[in-house]
Amino acid sequence: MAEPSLDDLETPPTAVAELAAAALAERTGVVRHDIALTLGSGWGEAAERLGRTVAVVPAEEVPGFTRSGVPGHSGTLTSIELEHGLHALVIGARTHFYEGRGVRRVVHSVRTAAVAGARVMVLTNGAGGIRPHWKPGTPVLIEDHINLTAASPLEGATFVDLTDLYSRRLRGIARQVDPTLDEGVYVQFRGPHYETPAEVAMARTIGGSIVGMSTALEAIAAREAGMEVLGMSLITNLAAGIQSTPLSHAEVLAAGKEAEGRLADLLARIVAAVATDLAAA
Ligand code: 8IG
Repeated sequence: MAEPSLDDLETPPTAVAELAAAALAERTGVVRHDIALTLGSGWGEAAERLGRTVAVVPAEEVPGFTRSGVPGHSGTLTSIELEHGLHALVIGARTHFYEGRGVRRVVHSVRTAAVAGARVMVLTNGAGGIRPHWKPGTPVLIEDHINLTAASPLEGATFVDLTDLYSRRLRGIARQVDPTLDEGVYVQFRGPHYETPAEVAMARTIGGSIVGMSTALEAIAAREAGMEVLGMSLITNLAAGIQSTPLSHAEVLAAGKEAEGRLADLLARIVAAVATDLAAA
């Protein structure tokens, strides 16, 4: 029998996730990862602050994964030992929907994390802010999303409830760590172009406050897999039309770099609090 592939639509994507989780267990020597984190633009430094790095695995050596084509993404999967004997899997290799490689590739890391044992999926990203008082460098908790990709990671007649998708319980833990954390509704556009000012106005009118190109599809897959989701955006720029100057990827990277140390510290403290909570459960 041929190796299961994400390109073979007759094979369920979880078959490839099982291969990937087995490869990770073998390469890291860690049989179960309890928490998984996807680190988006601006969040990369967080990995080393979470705990002791056990192993760093190049993404392309794990079934179904490929090197990230986006600057600011590390292209590795890192296993980290936390307190309480728990382990975190840090995913520095995100496939975006705009890469056009299919939604199975987009959510493969989430499905792999679930098979690897993760009960909590932390999804982070760099994004545009619609609220003018969110200056570049502001971290915001995602309280809900609006998926404007017209795609879903779910296959067939899989009806999954998305009430409380971004766990109120985990948001509460995050706000205990930092009571100043604001919350917003994340709107996923396909990208890779940024929005027009009219599209940002639409996003605001329909209830959005953050615009980005990731996370929503991943969160849906995490819910399907039974994980609890914590979502956080780093506002790296005000969305088009909210700020008067045009958007540039360089500006986005610069805001991310500037905020990175602070964010890494915040995320490490939140993960420690979540781990303590999981260990007690
Ligand atoms: I970083 O303004 C970052 N990612 N869609 N819009 C969208 N994605 C983004 C933005 C933005 N900034």
